[in-house]
Amino acid sequence: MFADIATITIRSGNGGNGCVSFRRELFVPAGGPDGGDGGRGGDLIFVADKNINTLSDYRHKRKYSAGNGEQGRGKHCHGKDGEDCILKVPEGTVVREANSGKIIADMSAGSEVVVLKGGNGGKGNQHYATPTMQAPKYAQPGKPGRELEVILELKTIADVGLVGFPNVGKSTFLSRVTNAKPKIANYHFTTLDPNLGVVDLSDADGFVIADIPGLIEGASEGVGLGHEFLKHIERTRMIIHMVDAASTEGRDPINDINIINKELSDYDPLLAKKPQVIAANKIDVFYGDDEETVITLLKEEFEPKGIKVFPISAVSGKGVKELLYYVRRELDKLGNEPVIYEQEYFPELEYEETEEPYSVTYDEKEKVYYVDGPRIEKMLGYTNLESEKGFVFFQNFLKDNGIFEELEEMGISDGDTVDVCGYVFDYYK
Ligand SMILES: Nc1nc2c(ncn2[C@@H]2O[C@H](COP(=O)(O)OP(=O)(O)OP(=O)(O)O)[C@@H](O)[C@H]2O)c(=O)[nH]1
Ligand SMILES: [Mg+2]
Repeated sequence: MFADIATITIRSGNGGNGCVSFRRELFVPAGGPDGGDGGRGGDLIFVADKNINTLSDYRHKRKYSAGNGEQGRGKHCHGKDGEDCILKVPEGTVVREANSGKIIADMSAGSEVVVLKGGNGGKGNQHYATPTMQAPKYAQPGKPGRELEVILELKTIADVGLVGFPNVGKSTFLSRVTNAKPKIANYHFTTLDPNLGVVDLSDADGFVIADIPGLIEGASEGVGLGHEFLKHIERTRMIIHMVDAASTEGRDPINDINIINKELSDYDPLLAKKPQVIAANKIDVFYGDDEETVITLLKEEFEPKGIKVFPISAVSGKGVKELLYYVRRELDKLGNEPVIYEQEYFPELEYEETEEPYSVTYDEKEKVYYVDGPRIEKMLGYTNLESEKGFVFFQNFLKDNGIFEELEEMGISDGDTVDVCGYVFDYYK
């Protein structure tokens, strides 16, 4: 098992600008406005594709942009829409916002997700003709595309995660019950990278087990090797918790299990809630009645909590079959639903927040209402306040955008001063 990761920058296309144009006709000195709209910017779309197995392409090329919309043209010509950028990723790829690590999309079988919408094209000046303004020189600019840095992460999916302290026999178990050939040795951290193995049962469906490096106290905070690999367990449906029941290294099995479970819940409370079964390993080294005593203690401690205990020997194979068939039955009960991550980061909402069209504030000391914002600046850029028409347009803009309403809510009264992006007026209703 491996985690395949790539960080890329994605961008949706800019909307094309609307066009300012007037009809030119023979013998007609000044025709009406005929500026077409700008084209829409292309979307940035992720598609899960089962023919793709790795993210390696995304580690080589790191920037992906959709096409920009073209400008509108005269004679009502609509600008061409920008081309979508479609990124094919392996099924199960999780797309996260790079700074927060929050999930934008979990690409499961056959899914297609528009992660960044292209900017809308601007409206051409043909839309701005009014009875009082027959020759509008204004066309709407296209909306910019969005840019985002995202982390793509592909976690190989296993049904069952195998966890436990180092040296308890996880890899030995994996090599016994699956086709995998992991390294086995009598020292800690023999396993450095996760291994996957497929369990073949003669009379039932097989399943996939992931053996991960041993966990120790503090793993959830990065102690040992475990932290990097805990995420691999996130998507498994069940956990086999392996413990050295015979205390070959002098530790107490109950205490071991509690320590690991605390690390799981510290890392992610959902991990600790996954169904678990205890594999009490190394029973071949018990002498006399020790086995019975230890297994009884483990059962008394964990079975009331719904965690079954199976005494096994990964070396001799004793008890292994019972454990595997129990796991198979539990998986059947859980159903075959893969664990799908919920969306936590919504690019559209993020942009709405940062693109507040205007703000209205009141300065009590100066007794001035301030109206500011990029959209208002833009409007002032194309409006001639000296002309009567321009001033009417300006007033309508403030009205249509709810700014007067907001001023009134704030308690403005006739004669008060309003500062709109540097233009100062007295307010009269
Ligand atoms: N007696 C006995 N020894 C076992 C059993 N299972 C594993 N061992 C031994 O325990 C040691 C560690 O086994 P591994 O399978 O490498 O343990 P691990 O949990 O994968 O260890 P890490 O990869 O370091 O986390 C080896 O020497 C194995 O032979 C068992 O059931 N009985
Ligand atoms: Mg191992």
